[in-house]
Amino acid sequence: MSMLSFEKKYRVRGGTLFGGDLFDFWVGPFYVGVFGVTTIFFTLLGTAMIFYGASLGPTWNPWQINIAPPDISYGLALAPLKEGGIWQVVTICAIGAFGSWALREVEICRKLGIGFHVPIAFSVAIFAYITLVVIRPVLLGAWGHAFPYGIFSHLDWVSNVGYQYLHFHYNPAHMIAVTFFFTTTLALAMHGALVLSSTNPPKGEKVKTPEHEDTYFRDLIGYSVGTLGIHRLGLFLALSAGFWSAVCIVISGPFWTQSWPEWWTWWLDLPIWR
Ligand code: 07D
Ligand code: 07D
Ligand code: U10
Repeated sequence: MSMLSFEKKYRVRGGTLFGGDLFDFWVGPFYVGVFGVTTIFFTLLGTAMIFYGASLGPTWNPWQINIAPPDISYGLALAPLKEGGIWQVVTICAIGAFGSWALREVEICRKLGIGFHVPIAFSVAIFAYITLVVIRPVLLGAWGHAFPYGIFSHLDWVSNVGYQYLHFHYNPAHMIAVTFFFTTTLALAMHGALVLSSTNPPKGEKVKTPEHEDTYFRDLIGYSVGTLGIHRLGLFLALSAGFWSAVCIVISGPFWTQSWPEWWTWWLDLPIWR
């Protein structure tokens, strides 16, 4: 109930980025806005194109549907629909839908008067995606370097591109990204566990305070990052994981063409070993 009365208070017009009052209303629980309409438009068109692509292909098995980018020989040109053009339209729709979703998040933040942390976070995921399907292919000179849209086919792409560089684990930016992913799950596990341990006690016991939480980690490791600090840290870790992922793939090809194990010869070449 409290949630409903709160919603009534904040569900007023204003705060939009574009179009003034146009579509400035809610449908059920969803805020619409101009960017809600563009999200739906791009999603429906993109999904329809995937269905069209599937209808041409050899299978309706959802795991095996594959919408491939154009052959490398098309370079950065537009391709006929059936030869990668569908992938190009789907990519435009995906960028349109993800971008619209982020802008709708911004409008909701503005209405609520809260910070833009959530849309900024989502933007890093969009950035990683755009790195894979626009920035790296443009730097390499062909849309054919982007990944295909399909559940298993995109896994094949990751594996093939990984082996093109002999051993992708030796990519230093991949190492940093992987470490950030692992650290993110460690931090979330510790945070979730700590909050539950102090605020969700068994029946009959008192809910504990943030002081208990701080003291727990001071006793254990000598320092507590604090109740606000853990959220800042979590956001930093997760966004760094996405950022370094984008770096690790954009340097593979455009900036480093040999195998990744080879990169480490700089270490063997240091003058101190001579
Ligand atoms: C839990 C939020 C919910 C989102 C979900 C995903 C679709 C796709 C479309 C059939 C955490 C919804 C899926 C809308 C259906 C068609 C055409 C988010 C949660 C449940 N991948 N990937 C998956 C995407 C890339 C990789 C699963 C998308 C890169 C590996 C799912 C993108 C590389 C593995 C999926 C994308 C890569 C997966 C679970 C875009 C490097 C797995 C995702 C737009 C980043 C895992 C069969 C998940 C799997 C998996 C979707 C890009 C690698 C199908 C939408 C090219 C190694 N990916 N992926 O839970 O089981 O995300 O694959 O960039 O092992 Mg992928
Ligand atoms: C791109 C997703 C964006 C999603 C968006 C939203 C919808 C809506 C709707 C649910 C970035 C989509 C939303 C569609 C859905 C509803 C309603 C996220 C994206 C915008 N690797 N590797 C990574 C590991 C190996 C290779 C990243 C580990 C092998 C290549 C990460 C291992 C070889 C690439 C990572 C491992 C190899 C990567 C992925 C272990 C293969 C990339 C995360 C333990 C032989 C990719 C930017 C990411 C990358 C990438 C982890 C192994 C190759 C750091 C842990 C050795 C070619 N790998 N990898 O990027 O950097 O998320 O992409 O072995 O391209 Mg790797
Ligand atoms: C956090 C938190 C915190 C909380 C929290 C959370 C983080 C401490 C206080 C939040 C966390 C959770 C709830 C935990 C679970 C979350 C995850 C594990 C993350 C992954 C989430 C999912 C997998 C769910 C994904 C669902 C989505 C994205 C919703 C789908 C909805 C739509 C597509 C509708 C979107 C609405 C729009 C665009 C506005 C316009 C709407 C309309 C015009 C009306 C509807 C439109 C139609 C009917 C037209 C038809 C078109 C459609 C539906 C589009 C799709 C088409 C397809 C063909 C697919 O820290 O605090 O608690 O809770």
